[in-house]
Formats: sequence, structure tokens, C-alpha cells
Amino acid sequence: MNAPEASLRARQDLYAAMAPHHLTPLWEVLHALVPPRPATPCVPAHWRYGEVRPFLMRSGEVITAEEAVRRVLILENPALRGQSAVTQSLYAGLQLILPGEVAPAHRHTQSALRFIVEGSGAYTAVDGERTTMRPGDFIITPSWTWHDHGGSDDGPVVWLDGLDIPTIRFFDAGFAENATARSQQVERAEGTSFARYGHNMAPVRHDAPFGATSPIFSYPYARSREALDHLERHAPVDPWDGVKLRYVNPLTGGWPMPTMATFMQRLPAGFAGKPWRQTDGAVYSVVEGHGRIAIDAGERQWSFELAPRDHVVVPSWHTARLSSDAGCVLFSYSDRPVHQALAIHREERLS
Ligand code: 1HN
Repeated sequence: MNAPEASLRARQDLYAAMAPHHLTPLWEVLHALVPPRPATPCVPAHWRYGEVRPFLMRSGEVITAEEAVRRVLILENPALRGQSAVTQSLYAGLQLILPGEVAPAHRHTQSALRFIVEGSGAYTAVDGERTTMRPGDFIITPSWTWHDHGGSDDGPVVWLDGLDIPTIRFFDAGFAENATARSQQVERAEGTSFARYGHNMAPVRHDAPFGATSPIFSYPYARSREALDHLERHAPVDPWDGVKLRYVNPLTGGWPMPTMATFMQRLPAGFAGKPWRQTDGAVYSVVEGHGRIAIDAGERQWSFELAPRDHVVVPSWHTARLSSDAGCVLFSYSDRPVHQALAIHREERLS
């Protein structure tokens, strides 16, 4: 600002005088309020499973699932420590349940997704229906549904929890309640929701039991993998994404959850993807195989070597590129449905 000394002093006097009245001059902050492009405080980060797993297992020695309510290590964005956030809008954590344990029933307005990372045979129950967890399954806990989890006889089970916690906090719209019983009464046979809604069919007089959220609790990995395999062999591979599909709510064709989009993709062997950027920051979970993600924020670059069960966050408007020598499978989630609802979603595919 090129103003003479006297008028600068007059301005400072004015600001000081108005401050006790909770007033701030817009012209001092305008440029930061409407940046020319997203200026996220978030940074890319990589959690190697080989480094995280020992801490998870040690957690299993020092606290029970019941005591902890949820025994989870939060994946915190290094630039947002203390905020329980992996991006400004999303939460990510890795949850451990051991044989014989119960994570007690409760419900909250925050929506949750589970992506099974290690182990089999634990269950999660949603509004009276249980689903058995297997690696690579994508499981939904809709907003305000009762849910509890139970351990597997076969050993530890670990899954990625993705929640819209920072989004709900932003809107000051969070409610929660504990159930009186530790675990829910089973009211429907396992597989009922998948039989009703998971076979490209729907009940004739169907309702949407969870409103804007998919009526399918679990999208089994075997089905997702089969689709990706077929497409890799028999259809063109996308130069940016490899073979990538989005999960859908079968009643609407839209996203399975109102606040979070979920995807699974296969990078074929020898894939060297082109770079892209998008406004929705995303969290990746490596399902199988090895690969690499290179991220470019102009002044800074990152390159992460991906191994099975690793997790990565790519913040908003960071340019990213995926590649794999021997092939790999990635699950990811982002807040894209919110961007689209607000008509602010942007994506650029670069060359
Ligand atoms: C929650 O209810 C679960 O149900 C996991 O497994 C993580 C993080 C914050 C708040 C509630 C669960 C959570 C959570």
C-alpha cells in the first residue's frame, strides 16, 4: 500500500478504535479471503503400514475396544495436528478390533465409511443387520444409524474409518447418543440389504431406508475387483486414472453417501499416469500391489512409494500422478459430493 505515513497512522488508529466493537476492515484481508486458487493449509502425507501397524498393535495391549469406545489411531494431516482432520473437511483413522472385543453401540450425525485393511471375520452392525468384514470391502454407516462392531475369532482386524467429522463440525450440526445395550439385537439376516439392493434390482415398492445414503451396507471387494479386472482386460484404460470406478447408491445412481465419494481403481502393470488436480482432497488406501504417487504443489514436490495397506492424503488442488510397475489397486474417498452440491467442484486433467 502506497500511502503517506500520516494516513497509515490514521488507519491504524481507526482499526485499534474499532477492534473492541468486533469490527475489522475488509480491505486488509480481502486478498486472503478470495485467493486466486485454493490455498489449503493441508500438506500431502503418507502413512506406511509397516510403521503404523506396530503402534496399532501396541494400542491393543494398553486399552480395550470397550474402554476406548473406538480404538483408533487418527491419521492427522501434518499441517492440522490436534484437529483430528486429514483434510479440512475429512477425518481418517485406522481402527483395531481384537478377538472377543466389542466396540459398543452408538449413533451420531457424522457419516462413516469403513474400508477393511487387514484381517477377516469381524462384524459391524448397522440398524440391526450385521455385515462380516473382509479385506477390500467398503462398508457404510449412514448418519444417525445405530452401529457397533465385534471382533473376529481369527485374529486382529483393522479398517480405515473415513468420516465427515470436520464438515459436520464446520456446520455445528453434530449430535450423538450411546445405546443402552452394548451391542444391537440382530433383526435381519446378514446379506438382506445386499440381496435387496446389490444385484441391479430393487424392491418393487422400495423406499430409501437411509434417505440420501445407500441402502447397501457393504460393497464386497470380490465384486469390485471382478469389475476392474474385466475392464482392464477388455476396455480402454484411462490415461489419468487407469481403470477407475465410483461406488454408487443403487437407488439414485449418485454417490453412496451425501458427504463422501468413494472410488476403486486398478493401475495396470507398467501404468504411468498423466497428472491431474481437483478441488476435492482425497485419501487413498492401497489394497494390493505397489505403485507410486507423485504430488506437485509448485514450490514443493513429494513422491511416495506405495505398498499394500499404506495410506496417502492428496490435498485440494495439488497436482498428482499415479504409476505402477507391477500393477496395483487403490481405494479412495473424498468430499466431492459436497463440492458438487455447492456447484464448486473443479478438476483439471493435465498432460
Ligand atoms: C466412530 O463412531 C467410529 O463407529 C469410528 O467405528 C471413528 C471417530 C470419531 C467419532 C466417531 C466407529 C470415529 C467415530
